[in-house]
Amino acid sequence: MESTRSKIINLLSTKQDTYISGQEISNQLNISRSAIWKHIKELEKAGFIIEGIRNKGYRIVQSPNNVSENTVQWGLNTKWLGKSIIHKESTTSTQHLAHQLASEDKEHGTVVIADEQTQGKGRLSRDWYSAKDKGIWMSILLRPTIPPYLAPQLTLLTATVLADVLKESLNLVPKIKWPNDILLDNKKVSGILTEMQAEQDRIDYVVIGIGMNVNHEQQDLLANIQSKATSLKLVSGKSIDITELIQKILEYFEAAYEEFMNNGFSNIKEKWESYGYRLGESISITTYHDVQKAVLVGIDEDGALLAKFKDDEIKKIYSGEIDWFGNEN
Ligand code: BTX
Repeated sequence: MESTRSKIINLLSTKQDTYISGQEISNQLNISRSAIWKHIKELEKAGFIIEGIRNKGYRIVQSPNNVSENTVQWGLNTKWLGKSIIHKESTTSTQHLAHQLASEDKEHGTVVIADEQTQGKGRLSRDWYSAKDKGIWMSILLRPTIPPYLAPQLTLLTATVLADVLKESLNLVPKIKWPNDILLDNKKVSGILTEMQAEQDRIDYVVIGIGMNVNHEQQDLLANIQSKATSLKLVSGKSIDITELIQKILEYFEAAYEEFMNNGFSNIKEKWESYGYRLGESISITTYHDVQKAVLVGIDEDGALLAKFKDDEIKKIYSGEIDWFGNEN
């Protein structure tokens, strides 16, 4: 259920340049004028600057620029995702915390967010650099009723969600490099790490980690990734409100997840391929066993990469890295 504070923010956000009278808020939300006043005071404590003028009403002058449980939740238009949010100024990894919460039976849709991670992790025990206050470092706890072998589809779903948000909310031109990199201008702006606890035929829970470089300047990216990483600010030239971006991601995620659970993977596959990086091009595929040359065809219904090898045989690749000859990616 949406909280009263969320509803007040939503109402005030619909008309940012005009005032909404206390009476109108009172009528719409069915609460007293003094209750509204108390909520407004709480919002101000959380960093909102709200102008209140006698006989005119209220208007939001500025939303808080810090991320917190409250600022993400107020104004968040979701039904179940992010109803429970745990925010930390600093933590080792939001993945660690989400696993711990999962083992304590925390509910489906719980979200963990940190301003900074000291041991952020990527796939295969790689590091994920998570500079303080610069990006989105977030894990989503899910308890999906799908068989474990379909879990990789959730990574691909998440990639399409992030690409949609960047395209539709920020007018950027994202690409998805299989399986989990979001690229802007050929550089990595975001990565996804999906981890799962499962029995043979049943998922106990999945934690989807999302890392996104948002307001980094060039010097905020560590030297060893500067040539292959970027941030939304570096690409768009603008600072971006991290709280609003988190809200958008959660709203898009919930809608995509519901569509996936109701209708399966085929729409996501189509969307993923519309963002697919270098589809149709010759790539090298590094797996545990070897490195082979192939043409990138797309993804299969089960989320595997489809690649065409020199004998024209199309094979499915479930894990590995793809690269381009003569390119360091
Ligand atoms: P990945 O294994 O595909 O990418 C890791 C590689 O990406 C590193 O080896 C490095 O080369 C490069 N890299 C590291 N940090 C960054 C960065 N900030 N921007 C661009 N490139 C970088 C991708 O793994 C999965 C990342 C998931 C991160 C989230 S953050 C929230 C959650 N908590 C956590 O510890 N991990 C996830």
